[in-house]
Amino acid sequence: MINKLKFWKTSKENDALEERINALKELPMPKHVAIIMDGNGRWAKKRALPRVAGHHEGMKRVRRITRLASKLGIEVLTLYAFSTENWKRPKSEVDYLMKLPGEFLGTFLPELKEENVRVQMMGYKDKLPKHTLGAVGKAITETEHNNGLILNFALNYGSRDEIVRAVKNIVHDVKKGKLTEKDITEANFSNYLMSHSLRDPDLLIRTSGEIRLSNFMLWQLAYTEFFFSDVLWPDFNEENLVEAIEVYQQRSRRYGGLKSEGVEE
Ligand code: V07
Repeated sequence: MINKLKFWKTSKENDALEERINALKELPMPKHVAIIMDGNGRWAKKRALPRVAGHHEGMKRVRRITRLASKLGIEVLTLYAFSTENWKRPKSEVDYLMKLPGEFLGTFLPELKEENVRVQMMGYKDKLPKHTLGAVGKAITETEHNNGLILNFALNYGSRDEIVRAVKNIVHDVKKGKLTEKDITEANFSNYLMSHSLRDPDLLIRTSGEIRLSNFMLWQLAYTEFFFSDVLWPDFNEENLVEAIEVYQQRSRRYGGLKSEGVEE
C-alpha cells in the first residue's frame, strides 16, 4: 500500500514535470546549453564514499540530462567533463576519470545513436590516454552523420590555453600570408577557437553553489545567461534543468529584443 501511494505520488509529479516541459516548448529554447558539472566529490563525502563514487554517479546523470536536452530540442549540450587543471588531482583519481568516457559510451552509445545524438569533443588530445581517445573517437565517428542534439564534451579543456593557441595560430597564418591584420575580427577570431563550429552558449549552468567560471569558455560566454544551482551534480535532475530553462526564458522575455540589438540596460 505504501509503495502504491509512493508510486501514485511519483506519477503525479511526473505529470507536473511533463506539463512544465510542454510549457517550455511554447517559448524560445536556449539553443546551446553549457554545464559545469560540479559537486561530485562533495556528494561522495556527504555519504562517506570515495570521491570516485561521486564521479560515477555524476556520469549516470549525464545520460539523464542528455535525454531531456534531446527531447527539448536543444541543439548543443556542452559538458565540462575534465579541465586542464584536473591533472593536478591524485593519479588514482585521474586514472579513474579517464576510464569514464569508455564506460559511459560502452553503456550508452547505442542509445545515443538511436536518439540521433552527435557526439563531439572540445579539448587537447595530447595528454589524454589512448584508451580514452579511442572510446571518444569511435563515438564521434559513429555519430558524425546524426543531425539531432550535439553532445559536446569538454575534455582536457582550458579557456585561456585555447585563446593563447588561437593567437598563435593567427600569427602563423599571418606569417604565411593567409591572413592580414584587418582580417582579425571577432568573428574570425572565433573561428580559431575549438568551439568554431558551434554557436555561443545561450545558457550556462554551474551546479554545487560555486559562482565562478573556472577557465571555462571565457570568450564564448560573453553574452550568455548564467544559472547557478546549489544542487550537487549527482543530484541534478530533470526538474533542475527545467527550472534553469524556465528562469532563462523569463529573463529573455524581460529583455525582449533589446539584447540582440546589443542594448543591455
Ligand atoms: C566524467 C562524470 C560527470 C561529472 C563530472 C566529472 C566526472 C561523462 C564523460 C564522458 C566524456 C567523453 C565522452 C563520453 C562521456 C566523462 C570524464 C568525467 C573525464 F565522449 N562523464 N564524465 N568524462 N564525469
